[in-house]
Amino acid sequence: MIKRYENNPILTTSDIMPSQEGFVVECVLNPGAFEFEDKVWMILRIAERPVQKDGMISFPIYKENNCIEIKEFKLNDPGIDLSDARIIKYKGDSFLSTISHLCLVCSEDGIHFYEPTHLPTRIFGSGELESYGIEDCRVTFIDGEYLLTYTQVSPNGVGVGLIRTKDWRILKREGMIFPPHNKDCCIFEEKINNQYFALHRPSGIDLGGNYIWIAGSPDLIHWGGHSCIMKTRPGSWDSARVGAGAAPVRTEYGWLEIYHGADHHHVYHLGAILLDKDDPSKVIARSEKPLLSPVMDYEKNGFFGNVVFSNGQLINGDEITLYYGASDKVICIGKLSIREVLASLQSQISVHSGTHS
Ligand code: MAN
Repeated sequence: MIKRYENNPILTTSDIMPSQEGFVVECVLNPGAFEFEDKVWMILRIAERPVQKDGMISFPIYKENNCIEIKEFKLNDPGIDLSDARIIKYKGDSFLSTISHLCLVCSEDGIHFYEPTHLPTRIFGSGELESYGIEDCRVTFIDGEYLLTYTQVSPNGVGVGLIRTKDWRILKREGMIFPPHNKDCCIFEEKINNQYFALHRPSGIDLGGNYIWIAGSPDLIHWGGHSCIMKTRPGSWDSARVGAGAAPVRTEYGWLEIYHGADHHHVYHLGAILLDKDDPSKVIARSEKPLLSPVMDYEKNGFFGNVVFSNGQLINGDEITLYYGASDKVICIGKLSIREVLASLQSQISVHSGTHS
């Protein structure tokens, strides 16, 4: 149901300059998307690490004053576990194999993107809640302001940070709005019943799981009224984790949200849910089958293979242009029709509204 752009991927690691000498860009992934100055923009996640030396593995972390420390281990050290490309486990401690920052790129046609020179383009983690970097930024435009919700990573855990900006020159860092463990947060682009709403994804440890929750706020800073709206489905493509993508789209049937779901083999797919127009904590319908699954070589093989993941989209009438990360390595475009997605959910929508089609 999602049509891939024929020249995917549209951005790869060689298109982006490392943020400093001695670093290599390993992944360009999971972009947020928005419009500004009559252009299309993406805010990319850039994952970097130092040029690797033979027999060693090294990775950076931010220290106080945002200085960078390079840690390194011998590859043949028996204490090291590198079974997941994203994580380095060493004698009970966990580190990320790369550190991520955010990078702005813009485009006249929504396909060819470049890093502009007329404003600052790089946003780095800052302070003790972001010492392992910042990731996977969603951008919401509301009340003349852009809201950036992104993943903050540090030894304290993984949480959600908020940055506000009107002009992409002055950024106001509001700090952590959802504490660990939490990620995949998007804020709705309209208030409902005079409240802001956000989807977010805490992770239960002993009880619960990786489920989508909703919260409300009067001021974007204080969030409450939490409820768990969507769980994983045993035996399905979204059996292990689910998480929201970009801000939901308002349609005549309710709020349409493209979300990611992963199974126990860490294969990531995209699907859709429809939330009630007036009470978005009610899920009206949910894709039985994925809308997009990793099939192409660039989706199956990369830094962490078999992943399609989206947190950025633009709407033009009936069409959603989805910007998505493939195999945690490159960025692609897919297009989908809102009408077609709603039609695929139609039987569940009819049941909810009590009508029979
Ligand atoms: C998981 C993956 C990684 C990410 C970390 C921290 O391990 O999603 O890509 O870097 O969490 O968010």
